[in-house]
Amino acid sequence: MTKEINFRLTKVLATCGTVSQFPQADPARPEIVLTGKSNVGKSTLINALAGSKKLAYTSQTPGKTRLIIFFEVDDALRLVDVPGYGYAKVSSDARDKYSDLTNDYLTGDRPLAHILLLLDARHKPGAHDWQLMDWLQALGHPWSVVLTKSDKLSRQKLLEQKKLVRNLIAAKFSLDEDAIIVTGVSAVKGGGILELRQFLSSLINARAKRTD
Ligand SMILES: Nc1nc2c(ncn2[C@@H]2O[C@H](COP(=O)(O)OP(=O)(O)OP(=O)(O)O)[C@@H](O)[C@H]2O)c(=O)[nH]1
Ligand SMILES: [Mg+2]
Repeated sequence: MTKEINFRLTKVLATCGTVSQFPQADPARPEIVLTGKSNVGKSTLINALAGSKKLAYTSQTPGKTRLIIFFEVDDALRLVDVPGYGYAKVSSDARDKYSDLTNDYLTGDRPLAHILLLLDARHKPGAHDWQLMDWLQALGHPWSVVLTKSDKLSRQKLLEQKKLVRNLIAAKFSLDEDAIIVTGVSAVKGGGILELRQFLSSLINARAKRTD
């Protein structure tokens, strides 16, 4: 049966600085990761999905979220906010304990349903974004792109940017363009938030059907 997921029922489950603080993995609560460059809008997007202004801590100063924060949504899924820089396995110079933590999370035995890679709608993917995409491809995790801060662009420009990002990723990984999902959101104006909730709900429901 398809379950309607109520994103307003989102609460903080755990704030983790070490692997031992991760909540016990629960296959009935698949995990959706939000990652991307610092300041791209991960925490703001979690708040927008949840319809709450103060669930996830947001900041004007990049790099504020240095912990992995698990949010539980309607007893149905978990949103996981991971620090978005210094991807340990791919950039040896950028190693720090936070990226090690992200690495431990992504390579650990978690019920990982999907990764949302957030990119600023105004910019092309940067070196770190490509490193992360390489890494996700290597790990074999399903992922897609969310263009954030879409309110900073016209509708037309947003469409063009979606197409550009899809083209770039398809070319880099020799993928079919149709296989690359790129959505746009504005946490400020609310654009794309309903669609993203629906996308995540359908992922979770499809997963539940497979494991029935
Ligand atoms: N205009 C606009 N600004 C946004 C949007 N989303 C986030 N921002 C702003 O971008 C800044 C960074 O947002 P955060 O949500 O803290 O970013 P983050 O990715 O969690 O950052 P770190 O935790 O530091 O990695 C804040 O000033 C937000 O208000 C959006 O959709 N539109
Ligand atoms: Mg944050």
